[in-house]
Amino acid sequence: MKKFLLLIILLSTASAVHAANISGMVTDSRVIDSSTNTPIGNARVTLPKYNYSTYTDSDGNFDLKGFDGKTILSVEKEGYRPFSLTVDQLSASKPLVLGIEKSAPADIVIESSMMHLGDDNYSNASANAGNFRLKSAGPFFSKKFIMKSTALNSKNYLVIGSIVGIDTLLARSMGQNKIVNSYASAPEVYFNGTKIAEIQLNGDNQRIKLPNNLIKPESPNEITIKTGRNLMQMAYVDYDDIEVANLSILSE
Ligand SMILES: [Ca+2]
Repeated sequence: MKKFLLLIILLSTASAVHAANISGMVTDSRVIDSSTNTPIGNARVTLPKYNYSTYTDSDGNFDLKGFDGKTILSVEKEGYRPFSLTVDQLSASKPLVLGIEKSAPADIVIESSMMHLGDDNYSNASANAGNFRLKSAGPFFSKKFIMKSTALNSKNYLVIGSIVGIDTLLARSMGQNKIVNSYASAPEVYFNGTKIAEIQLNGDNQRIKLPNNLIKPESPNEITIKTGRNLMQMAYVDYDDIEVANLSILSE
């Protein structure tokens, strides 16, 4: 009996410690200029899923609210490129130092906020399921933007700042979700109506090359991202619920 009681006490202590790690506030993180390493004050730091928003103090410091699982952290500051990072309890258990870059006149920001694509029907074992608190904007996102003719002399990329929730077979095999009995087709990326890529994995700063022959100089160009479908659900269409933040065009 004594042994049994001891076991119960040990188990409840272990879960209490675990809970404290999840809900604890992460302090002393900083935002700095990536080229000068100087602290950046009054930068807006958000966890969009949790409606959490804070500003850095004059030393660039900020505190992060506790969160579950993996989630997207965004930083916005006038004169700087939008920044996003996928964080989890492990990476946020020590202070984060986030280097952000000055924006350049040629930068094209397509979308700096976070979008949820899908149908709000998802498994709790999905990659980052606990984070889906935004209503879905539907199964696809599309946006037009102007590209200059000088882009034709450069290599051009769509940069996806952060993406979470993809449940492809590859994402599953990489341990990005815990779904046992199903998987989804990959999200597809279209540029001016032509499919240019599939996104197989979750992660930050994924680059997708824009073929120059598809660029319409000095006129509207269009990026479309369609989320995948659950390939094991035949009775109805079940779109893969994903979140995407911080889309931009990089020319170099
Ligand atoms: Ca779904």
